[in-house]
Amino acid sequence: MDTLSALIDALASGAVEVVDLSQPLSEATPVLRLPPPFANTPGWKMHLISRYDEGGPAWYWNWFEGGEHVGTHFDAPIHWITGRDGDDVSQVPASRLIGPAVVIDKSAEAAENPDYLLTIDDIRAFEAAHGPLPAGGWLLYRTGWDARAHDERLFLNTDERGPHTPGIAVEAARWLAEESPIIGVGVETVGTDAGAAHSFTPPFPCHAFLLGAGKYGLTQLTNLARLPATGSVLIAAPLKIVRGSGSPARVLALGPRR
Ligand code: 23J
Ligand code: MN
Repeated sequence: MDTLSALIDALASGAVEVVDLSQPLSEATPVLRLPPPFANTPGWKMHLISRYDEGGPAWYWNWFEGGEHVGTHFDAPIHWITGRDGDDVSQVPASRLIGPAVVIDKSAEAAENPDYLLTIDDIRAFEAAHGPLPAGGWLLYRTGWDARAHDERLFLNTDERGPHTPGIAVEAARWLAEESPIIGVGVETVGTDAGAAHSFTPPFPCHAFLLGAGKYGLTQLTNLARLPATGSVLIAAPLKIVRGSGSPARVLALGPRR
């Protein structure tokens, strides 16, 4: 049997499950809050056009406004100054929107320390147990932060010193961008960088190194706990926004029945 027929059968039987890694997108979706003097993104907003009424007796539809970087979303290389000559979100090759994924689970560490940073040693330990990171694939970083996404205060976890959310250490971000075979990093938090990453050298290293290397980010993911450490397939579907720096995205994974 050919590969696609086998996949069709596996989907029909449930041997392969479709896992939705996307958070719901609504006016309640938490958004990044940068400190002054930086400009901030608006959140998501829906406006009614008509709903089975005089404006449209048989149809319901809305229009929306919102930032490119709201909710579960995709960061394109052009989002960061280091990737300014790279692809905008409409130019990212479709073949790079589907690929193998691995999940590194640091939810226990992040529960202990909300500023937890994934290290190169963590990645090496994962590789020793599960094999190398996948070429052309995604590193999905589980922190348990998806459980907070219904509440912006819990999700951003900000005190007088700034936001406290887990992320990736500077040297690990550099290694993932420059040495590893992955093409993107996906996280459960509001951005791919840690809450404290404005104070790192360089600031926002995940954005700076990954996007500068022509790689991608995915944020505000959920259901990573439903995926195995290795062997799932990620599908990221950002809108094809011409000149867009990113886009809200539906992110799915194909994984084994569990
Ligand atoms: C702009 C500046 C800093 C950050 C971000 C955007 C994001 O997290 C984003 O959504 O790309 S940290
Ligand atoms: Mn973003």
